[in-house]
Amino acid sequence: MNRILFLLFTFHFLLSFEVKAQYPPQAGQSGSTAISASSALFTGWAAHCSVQRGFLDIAQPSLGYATAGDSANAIGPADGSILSLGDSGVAELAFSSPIYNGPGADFAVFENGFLDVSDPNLAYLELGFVEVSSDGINYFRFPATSLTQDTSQIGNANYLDARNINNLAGKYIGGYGTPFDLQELSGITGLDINNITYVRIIDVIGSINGHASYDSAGRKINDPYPTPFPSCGFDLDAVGVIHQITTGLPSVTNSAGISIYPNPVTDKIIVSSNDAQNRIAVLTDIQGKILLQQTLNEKINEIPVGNFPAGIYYLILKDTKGSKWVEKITKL
Ligand SMILES: [Ca+2]
Ligand SMILES: [Ca+2]
Ligand SMILES: [Ca+2]
Repeated sequence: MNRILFLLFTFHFLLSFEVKAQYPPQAGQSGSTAISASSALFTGWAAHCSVQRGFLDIAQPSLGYATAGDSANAIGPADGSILSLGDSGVAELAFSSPIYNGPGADFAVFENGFLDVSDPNLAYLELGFVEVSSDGINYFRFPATSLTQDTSQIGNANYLDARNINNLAGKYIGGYGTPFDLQELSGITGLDINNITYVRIIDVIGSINGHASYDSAGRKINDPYPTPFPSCGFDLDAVGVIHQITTGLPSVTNSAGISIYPNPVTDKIIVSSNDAQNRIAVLTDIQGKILLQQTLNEKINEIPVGNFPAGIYYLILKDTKGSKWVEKITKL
């Protein structure tokens, strides 16, 4: 092959590759990666959810926020009951023990999309970004892709093709989880993919004219917009866990062997260390308001939290040398 022909051939190949770059199809189609809610792969489900609702329509804040469902609808097995996030709303999920990176998918997110009756490759889908954290402070996003066109706004009468969507929750219809593989986030400083304690879902707004949400390559993600009704935006049904550490690992380890557990907690937080050194424990709410302060000087110390409402708290430990640990605690 002469050089010009070779270049032409290569160019043609690149072009056709770009057009054909596609991802697994909708649930029920050959090659789909959707996981049924009843799959034996699931060993656990989200145990706690806190939510920051988004607007009914981010372009018209005066309309107020999404209201359908509540946090309880996002915990436990996928059952079709949902928590609506609204435009750019955020749900933060915690688990009875951490998620680790096993072979293949490690967890899956369930939304309540539904098929187009005339084409099983198309469905009404509302999408969400997925982020994970191993310290409750720093979150890292799965690199999302949307190859859906971005010239004509997808509205409430329009359907999406799952083959154009990757690493976005809501890719699959209700009853089928969209899988996420922690291996894709390996090598990131500040993230331990074998000790994931929080998963965040962030609604994709879907507008292509202002207030756009972008995929990892900077493309506008086109999904139903506007959706100014109570169940607007991403509708979170459940997060199912495939690879969960069942023994419960201490969430903080260090030279003093400090462990803070369990997390999430219902009754009391245990702080253990191998040196029984004097430390101060301070519990604050998510805004930093101090709720409780206690001196720790045993190898095993108990901090009673049974009377506090369910939610997210911070436990700060300070030693006499000025070292400080901060642990995000979920109270159930
Ligand atoms: Ca994995
Ligand atoms: Ca949307
Ligand atoms: Ca549910």
